[in-house]
Amino acid sequence: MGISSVNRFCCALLACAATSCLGGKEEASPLPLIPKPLEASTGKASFRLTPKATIQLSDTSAAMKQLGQYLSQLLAPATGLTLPAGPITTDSAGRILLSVNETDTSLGGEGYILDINDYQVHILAQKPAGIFYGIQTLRQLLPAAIEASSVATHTDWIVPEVQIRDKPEYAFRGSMLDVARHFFGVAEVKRYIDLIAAYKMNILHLHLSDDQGWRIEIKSRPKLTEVGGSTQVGGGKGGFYTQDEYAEIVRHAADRFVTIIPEIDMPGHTNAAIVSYPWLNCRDTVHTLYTGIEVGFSTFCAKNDSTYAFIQDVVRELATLTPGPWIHIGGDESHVTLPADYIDFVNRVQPIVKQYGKKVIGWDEIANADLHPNTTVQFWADVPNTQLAVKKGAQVIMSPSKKAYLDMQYDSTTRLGLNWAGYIEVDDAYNWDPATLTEGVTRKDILGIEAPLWTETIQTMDDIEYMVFPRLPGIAEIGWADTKGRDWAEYKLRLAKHGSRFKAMGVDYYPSARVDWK
Ligand code: NGO
Repeated sequence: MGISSVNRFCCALLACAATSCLGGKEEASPLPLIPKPLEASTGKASFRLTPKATIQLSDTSAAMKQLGQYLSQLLAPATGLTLPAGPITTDSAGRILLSVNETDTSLGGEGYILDINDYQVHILAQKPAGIFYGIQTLRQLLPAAIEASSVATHTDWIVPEVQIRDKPEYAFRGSMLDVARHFFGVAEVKRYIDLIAAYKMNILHLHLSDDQGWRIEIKSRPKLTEVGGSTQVGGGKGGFYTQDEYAEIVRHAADRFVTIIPEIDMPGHTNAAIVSYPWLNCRDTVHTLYTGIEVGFSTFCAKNDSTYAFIQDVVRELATLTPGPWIHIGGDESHVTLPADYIDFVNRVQPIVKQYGKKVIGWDEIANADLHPNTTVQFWADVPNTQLAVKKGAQVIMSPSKKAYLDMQYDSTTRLGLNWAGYIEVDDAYNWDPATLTEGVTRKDILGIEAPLWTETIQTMDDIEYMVFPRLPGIAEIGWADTKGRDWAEYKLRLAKHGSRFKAMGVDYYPSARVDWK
């Protein structure tokens, strides 16, 4: 099917979805896929997954073997089947074929083709990442019970005949988890990675330090975790990742094509570090651990060389734990740093990050410094800062607090969260376009999008899930799908069908009244 006929198909589908055009036949409904694929067509046949199925790999590179295993493990709990994954054999009926073709660059490094008929499932991509995303799409075409953690009874594992060509709009599609205000352990972070990757996000930004806690072991500065990691908001015991644990998180993420971005927030938001090493502040007086939720009261001393020697140590150790290209230096709300000191500070930290082979990301305030060519600015609140960043040639990550902050309450009745940026219902989180939201910030300036979850009020995995779902799938779609094909009235029909998936995954989601959950 050519692109134009696919487009016609998509439009027909849209029109049907809006008007439920019965025409004597079955009611048409959109494929329940989030994010929406670029091109999709369906046929009348279907594929049935049987105990005889195999997963066949076009090559047995480590990356492909790992994808084969990943898919087998994904399907095992609910189906009770352990599908073997190995090289291509002549026994091809009923197989799931995963193949990479390095020479086909048309869908880019993350794109894929998913071709399902009554004979086989075929996922084809230029790179393993594309296969991973094809698997996520296949997963959403299976019955919701596929997400169950134990064998589901009475389920026929059938998927419809489809042909999908798909690739992302933005290269950077992320979420941020604040593990500083409340600490979340390795298992919880791994689950979070699994959940965002299911919606084709490829970045997890970990907010590893703040006034209330320091969460990553730095061997050359042990008090950071001994002292700075010992509490959290509300006075709980806090916690931190050893470097081995952190490496385990990074590996888990890499297996799901997620890059971890570590953030050390500075020069403000640094009370936990300052209590650990009081000379980090210009006034070497007694500082105490902080368990409240005010912001903007702490600062590193921007004038002292010892501050930068400390940052050298932290960045050096962090860089060795970070296969991804970025280190986030925070830079937000440094209300007690003199403006000139703030600019000096950001100017001195950028080369340190570069020295260890990494690129800087900082919150939008850093636009006031002299930005290095590779520095990326994360818009969260201040439009002039972001416009300034663009004028200085920086790329921007869009995290508008009024749309993408997952810690904002849905409405005045939400038991968790904050509301300083407003209430964000599920349609508000979906109804925005990064490329037109902010004057002077256009598509070419934007690296991608990120939805942060700050955790002043978030204490458990259930709390995380309640604030993140169902908003995150919509933001994931903003990052992945073609803007022209996005429409809330149509999206909410697809989202409605994910309610049963969330349930099967054990995700404690907010059942917004704006969606007619199935
Ligand atoms: C702000 C602040 C954070 C808060 C968050 C709460 C940024 C970039 N700095 O966002 O410290 O936790 O709001 O919504």
